[in-house]
Amino acid sequence: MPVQPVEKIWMNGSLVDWADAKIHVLSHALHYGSGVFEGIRAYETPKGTAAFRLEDHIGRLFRSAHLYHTPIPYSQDEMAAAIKETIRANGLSHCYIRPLVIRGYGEMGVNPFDAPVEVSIAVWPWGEYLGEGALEAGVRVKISSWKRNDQNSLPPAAKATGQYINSVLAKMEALHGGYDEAIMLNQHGQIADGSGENIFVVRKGILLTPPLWAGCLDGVTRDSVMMIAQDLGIEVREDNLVRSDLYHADEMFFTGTAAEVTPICEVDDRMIGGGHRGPVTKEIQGTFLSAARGEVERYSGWLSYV
Ligand code: PPE
Repeated sequence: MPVQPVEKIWMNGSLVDWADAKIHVLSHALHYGSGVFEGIRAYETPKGTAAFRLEDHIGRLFRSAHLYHTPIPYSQDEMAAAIKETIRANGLSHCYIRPLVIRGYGEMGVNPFDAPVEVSIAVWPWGEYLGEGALEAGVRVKISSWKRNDQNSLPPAAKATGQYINSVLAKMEALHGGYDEAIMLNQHGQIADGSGENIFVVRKGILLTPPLWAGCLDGVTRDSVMMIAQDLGIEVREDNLVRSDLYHADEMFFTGTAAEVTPICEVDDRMIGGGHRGPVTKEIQGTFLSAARGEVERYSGWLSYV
């Protein structure tokens, strides 16, 4: 999806013009994938622009950095303030937010320890991640022949840039096959997640999602949806799923910051439920989007006003 340029990007402590937010070609992260990042959305609410679960996303950024021995030279509060400052500087009422922490330029070779840590925050308006109309019409997905990164190779619990080359393989395969998105299995053949989304199945009124140890990212949207479902009186279970659990699902959907709650209408050329957004998906999706837009008092604690 093309990025729509805005005015400013925050780089290492100050706002620079969009076109000047550059790094050297010998930056360590470009060669070895030694970066960690986040994806956050800010929504327009009746009380102004608010970032959704900002502290939780920043917390995960710091956990990812910890796993990769990457010292972030700012506190979590300073990162939150910088994110808000960047949104304000660009005058955006709603946007996608991409904080990025990389090992920068100065040293070559796999050893990252002496490469400087560089931090940036970019924001831009981003529409429906899996295509215009996907939130209503749903998407067609394919189970990938590529397995999700293993826990002992590239731990899926971290959101590191280099790990995403695994998702890139799966995404390309799905697109080449004429599908919208890929679902990845772990090394044991259990469902992990999408190339950039967590996955949920509705079967006989129960909401099922793979546990974190299946190899999915600890999604903030996943957590929000589990809470919303419980509040709606829907039973939620974290359990391992195999591919036939998907083929026999009554409803299915992806969750993610970018994807929000996107219905899945087809898996491996098998129609799911009626082939359109099911009633449970619709209710959860509606509540999630209302919460993010500041319309549900119960979830007001999820919003950080900019
Ligand atoms: N699994 C993966 C592999 C993943 O990348 C994401 C987020 C999720 C699950 C959902 O996590 P959360 O956003 O906390 O609910 N993917 C981000 C990056 C997408 C991209 O193309 O870049 C996102 O949605 O921001």
